[in-house]
Amino acid sequence: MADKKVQQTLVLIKPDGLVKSLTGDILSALSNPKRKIMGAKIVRVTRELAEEHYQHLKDEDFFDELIKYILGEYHTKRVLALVYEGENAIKEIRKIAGATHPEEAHPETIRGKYGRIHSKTNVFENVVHASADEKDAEREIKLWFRPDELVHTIFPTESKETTKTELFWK
Ligand code: DAT
Ligand code: MG
Repeated sequence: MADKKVQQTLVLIKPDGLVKSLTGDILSALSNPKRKIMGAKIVRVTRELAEEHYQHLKDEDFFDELIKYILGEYHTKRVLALVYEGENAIKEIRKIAGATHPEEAHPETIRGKYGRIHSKTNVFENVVHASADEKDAEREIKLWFRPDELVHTIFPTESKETTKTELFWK
């Protein structure tokens, strides 16, 4: 069927979602036997990662506040990053997440249920991120995850020798 395509997509449970203990509800809402989690990790977001992730918004008035929000300065300095794979996963997960503006999001969506607009910063605290299209999904998955952090990936990989010092358990 031409309209059914296996896709991978990036989901972030943002710092407000974590601090409000919404992780279980969000994972349940995204759960579907046909959709698999390919990778998951808790991340302390760096400014560099935050600015790269939201590079398309860098000229917006709210950019600095958006970066502070995703860095966790208003909630907790953690984000839960997930990669989902499934047929039409990008569109389906965007639908479950809901509209960007929390007041426009359908009340049965994650953003509609739990999102708010911060009254001082005007940033949409909308609890989750979900990749918008295939181009964004590929860029975002590659930004947040290394290939070996995913069970498997649909994107090509290559091996490179490095001299990096890595951390091991003592
Ligand atoms: P989405 O997250 O639905 O893909 P986006 O990429 O346009 O939306 O924006 C990224 C985030 O920035 C969004 O989740 C919340 C915040 N944001 C977007 N537009 C905003 C606005 N006009 N005022 C405040 N925050 C906004
Ligand atoms: Mg977006």
